[in-house]
Amino acid sequence: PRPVGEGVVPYPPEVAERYRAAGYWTGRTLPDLLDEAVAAHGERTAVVGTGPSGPQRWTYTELDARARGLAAGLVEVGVAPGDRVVVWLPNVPEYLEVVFALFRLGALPVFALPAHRASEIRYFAEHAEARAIVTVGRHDRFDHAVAAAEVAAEVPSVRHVLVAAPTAAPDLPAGALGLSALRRPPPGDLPGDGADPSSVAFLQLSGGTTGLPKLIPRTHDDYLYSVRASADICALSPETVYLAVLPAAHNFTMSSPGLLGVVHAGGTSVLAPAPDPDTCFGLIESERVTMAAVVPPLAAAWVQAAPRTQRDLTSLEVLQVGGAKCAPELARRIEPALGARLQQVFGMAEGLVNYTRLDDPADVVLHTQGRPISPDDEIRVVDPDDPDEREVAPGEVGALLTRGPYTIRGYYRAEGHNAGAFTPDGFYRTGDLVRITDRGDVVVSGRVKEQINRGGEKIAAEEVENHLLAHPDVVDAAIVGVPDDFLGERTHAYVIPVADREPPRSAALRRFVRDRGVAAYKVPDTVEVVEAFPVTGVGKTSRRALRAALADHWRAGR
Ligand code: J2J
Repeated sequence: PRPVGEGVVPYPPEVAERYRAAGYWTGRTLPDLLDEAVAAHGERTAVVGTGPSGPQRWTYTELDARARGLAAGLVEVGVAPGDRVVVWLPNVPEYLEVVFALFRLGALPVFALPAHRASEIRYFAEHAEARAIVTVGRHDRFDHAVAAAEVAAEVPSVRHVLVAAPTAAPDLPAGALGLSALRRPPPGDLPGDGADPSSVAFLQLSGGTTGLPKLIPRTHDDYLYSVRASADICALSPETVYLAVLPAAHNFTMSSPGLLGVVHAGGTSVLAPAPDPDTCFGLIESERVTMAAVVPPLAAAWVQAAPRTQRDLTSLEVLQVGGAKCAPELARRIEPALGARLQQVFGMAEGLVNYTRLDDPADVVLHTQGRPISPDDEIRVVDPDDPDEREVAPGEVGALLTRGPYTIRGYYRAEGHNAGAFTPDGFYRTGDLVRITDRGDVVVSGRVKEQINRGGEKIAAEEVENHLLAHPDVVDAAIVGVPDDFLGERTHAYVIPVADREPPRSAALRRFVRDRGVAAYKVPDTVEVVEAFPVTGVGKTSRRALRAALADHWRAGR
């Protein structure tokens, strides 16, 4: 495998120097983050959760010993500094053990979501030339280890499938190794000690706007700045008990301020095995959770369930809502129902994160998505139809471009795509439509990117269309986002079948996409088989125009 540095667009040296001089980049690394927590809060509880071997509760000292021990075992089987390792784990405590083990030895996690399936995992493994995949066995009625073993058989760089499995009875596919077989006594030194803080620490996942998802290279320096600053903005302390509800590997759960923010503060992370109100309310009561982060549909489900719960939710101080637009009607119901303050979070794995502040007036918290973390987050709101990308008048809606001390300058190994996703002077084209209020808060009002935001889960229209096009009876397909009361938006597919043949049924097409091994949230919610796209004259030159016209057509039909 080629070294990771190849395929990464670095920050220009003079910009990096400025971020260091400003104190944003402190020259520390992710392993240092854990060292600092162990030194200051060693005996405090770091992580609580239930993994394949049952309930776990580890102090910072214990988490560190586990991560070091596992790192030593990984070194023995040949995982080396610079290697990429796909981390495909649900919200189990072993997630933190694995991630810090990889950081310790200087290997780079490639973060996958538990909902991903073989087609996505194969792509991440291939694109990153991963050395190993770390996963679980059966979870959510799906055997991840078996799927990982299939991917390993197909992708030459992948030498190991490592499985967080019950210690007593690991039921593993041929060739896979249980993590417990790799746990060693913690060694003194590890190869990742003293890593370059400006180097890439891991590859984060992007929502994607094209046929293939993109990988996001984040450095120790830039990510730790966003984590520390987020922990300050959210007033984390050793008393914080953070409930990780969304997938642990998602950027929101990881860093806004998330699991890593909690490590920085010396607080406790509780990993929720499922996001439903029953599970989470039970954990809020039993662990005295002070803070949780959810997407809007989950916030709505919690608000609905709260009046009937027998659980004591009084410990909950802050509920963060982000990943998709939180409607003001929902925002207003959160504090009365849950007794927790709302914090809106508008972030992206590419970098920029905005928060409403804990002392913002109610109006700002209810109606805006907050303001950036950093005084050096540069924001440009430009006319999306202007080829010169001139800025719109203050307060007007436009496309959001951003650049700053924790926003990437390019996707990983994506030269062609980067030319469109970034401006020549290094601004990331977020694809979001926003306006900035007089106070400087961001209000998200739509998007220009070819992506559907299904209750916080991002779907690239083109990716799903490509799966449909693989069907032998399909000649064309277009995916559009349509309004949904619960999710905000869901997906609708228009499909043109091959002529003179029995047209495929919508259920069969949905099953076909699912059986190609993609995350369930990408399977079109509804499929309409049509003879021709029911809009004429558009789409000859632009898929974007076609999708927009089809979305209008769908709305007109309701
Ligand atoms: C409207 N759209 C939003 C919001 C994200 C913190 C929080 C969220 C993410 C995330 C994240 C939104 N209102 N409050 O990484 O650290 C949409 C935008 C954005 C895209 C990014 C974090 N919050 N969005 O959601 O990489 O369209 O990150 O560009 O998954 O989600 O998606 P993602």
